[in-house]
Amino acid sequence: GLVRKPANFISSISDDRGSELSYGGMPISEVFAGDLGVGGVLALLWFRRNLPSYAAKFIEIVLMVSADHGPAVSGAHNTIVTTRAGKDLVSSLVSGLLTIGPRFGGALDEAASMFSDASDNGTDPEQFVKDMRKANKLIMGIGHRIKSLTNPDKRCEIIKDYARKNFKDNTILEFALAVEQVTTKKKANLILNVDGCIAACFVDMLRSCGAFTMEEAAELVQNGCLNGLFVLGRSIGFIGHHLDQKRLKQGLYRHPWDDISYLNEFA
Ligand code: Q5B
Repeated sequence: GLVRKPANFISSISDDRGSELSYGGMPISEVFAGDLGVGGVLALLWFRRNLPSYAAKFIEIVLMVSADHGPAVSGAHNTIVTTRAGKDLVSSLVSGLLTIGPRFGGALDEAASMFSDASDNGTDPEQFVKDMRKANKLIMGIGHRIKSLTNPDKRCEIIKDYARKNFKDNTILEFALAVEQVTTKKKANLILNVDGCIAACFVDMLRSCGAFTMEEAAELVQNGCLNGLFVLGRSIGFIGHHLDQKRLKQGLYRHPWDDISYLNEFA
């Protein structure tokens, strides 16, 4: 009889072999008939689920609020400098993306696990802050260079409002906000930042939307989907900065000497 050759490759998110492309098992025509939008497509390809429309809309809100935060942030700066050195779109985009990490834009996964572990263990928020300080660890998702209690981040307000109005449960968000109450007593800029706010609300959405078990929700976070949201969203802005610099015909960037402290004395 026929012997089936073992496959070298397995894949479970999309299929282009039949008459119609499918995403997460759903034919592309149904994706459009059901008006799933970018959020729904992301959910099919990243989570292999057709999420309720409020959850798909939340994904789109996350992409919209993380799309850009001006030319001064690390990633946009790198993209602009790279573009001005004459590089192409992909190189400029990648140069910006490579700055995304634990301090800039890449704190979501760890924020999600810190807040959910502590909340699930019934840790008191004040104790959580003390434990983190004792362990000499920064709380991921807390703190911002320019946003503070006196200069609140509208993006966080938009996310919190949507989560409170639409999700069945907001336990992790409320825990993160209780942590913010403690940290902002120390310093006004130790707010629940955009990374932390998205992370906490996303865990609440994954856990309460009915599409995932608690274990599945935890595995998605462990696999890095939350930082993926920031990477995807901010790529919109980085590409925008690249095109903007080209449009403005900006030449090679050289940092001014008077903005560098040269510490060149012999020891
Ligand atoms: N302290 C964000 O720091 C920043 C603390 C803390 C406990 C904390 C810092 C941090 C965690 C990582 C995180 C995402 C680097 C940020 C983003 C996207 C963005 C960016 C944009 C966009 C800011 C001064 C004092 C020290 C520290 C204490 C600071 N953070 N304690 N837990 N998390 N956060 N990243 O202002 O006693 O004086 O020694 O790493 O969530 O990236 O717009 O710019 O959309 O593009 O430089 O919004 O908070 O302050 O590091 O000098 O610390 O505060 O221990 O205490 P700063 P530092 P002390 S959102």
